[in-house]
Amino acid sequence: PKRVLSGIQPTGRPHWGNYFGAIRQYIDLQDGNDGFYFIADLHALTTVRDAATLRQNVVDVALDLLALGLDPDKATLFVQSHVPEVSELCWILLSGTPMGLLQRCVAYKEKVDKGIPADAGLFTYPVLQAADILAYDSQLVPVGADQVQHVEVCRDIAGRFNHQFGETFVMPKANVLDDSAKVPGTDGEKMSKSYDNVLPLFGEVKKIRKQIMRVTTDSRPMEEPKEPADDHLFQLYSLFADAAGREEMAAMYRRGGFGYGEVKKAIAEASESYFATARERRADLEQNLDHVHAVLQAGAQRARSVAAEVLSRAQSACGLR
Ligand code: AQP
Repeated sequence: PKRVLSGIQPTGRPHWGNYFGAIRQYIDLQDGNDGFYFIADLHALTTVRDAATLRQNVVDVALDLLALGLDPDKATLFVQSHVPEVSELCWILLSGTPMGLLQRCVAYKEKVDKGIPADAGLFTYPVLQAADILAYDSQLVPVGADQVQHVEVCRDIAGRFNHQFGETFVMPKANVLDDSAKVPGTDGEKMSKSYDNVLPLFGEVKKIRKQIMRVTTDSRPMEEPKEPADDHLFQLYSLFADAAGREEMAAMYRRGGFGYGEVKKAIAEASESYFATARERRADLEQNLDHVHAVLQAGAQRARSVAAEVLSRAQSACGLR
């Protein structure tokens, strides 16, 4: 069994990209491994600047994860800020992280390019993420493609520390799924909460249907055969279809003579049935918030016991003890 760790930001409600890129892996990997999954509220502080919203988002993400099948009897689910050891470790790691390493991070550069105001928290985000990963001696980090560079940064930071102070941290590895590493959003770009192009996992079915119907398409005539592989509607459909369903849809694309409306309708139907069980489970869990809070509390206790040991190892190594 491996120590698996990953986090999700409570910057809004998780979307299809979060699920197919990351959350689905959390659930698959919880069997036979030691999974640590956390709600990254400290990271969310760089975007959510309202206390009530942040608090509500944390509960919502916990509900979503449990509804989707994260099992607290198999994996440890907790809130990032409930483990203060991570913030302390973050400072140790910040000292010794070259500015250039962070300046090269694409996620940061992309946000700045899109005009999203950056603060020091956003700039140093990969270092806090490194502290998250290293604090639990994590071996495997299931993520979407956009986070691979950050795991590389973490390995770089861990390597430097180990080199300077002696073997302290375990070297983690990113785990990315080939077929859903970068799920497209309603505009064909990477689905992302901050780009306002997401399709949500839960919420009003009618509203989600409308959002699916509004996904952008190219303007080629309906009769023209199309190559499915580079069409984002096809990619979205593929998330929900089995191999035979995918092949059938691909054949339709190559034949031509269909409307994108048909594909959108197929996506809506497939996604509704795909998430139907989770939707019911979520409604039940909403009635039992005490249980959700108890899960998070137990998770934090377990997470802290691991992080405290790793922090103390790092403190001793660099002379803080
Ligand atoms: N479009 C995507 N395709 C595949 N995986 C994705 N992930 C995010 N978007 C896609 C993966 O989801 C996990 C949790 O993401 P996060 O919320 O912690 O941060 P993020 O990557 O920054 O997600 P967003 O939606 O893009 O949020 P904002 O806009 O706030 O930055 C990660 O493993 C991520 O790879």
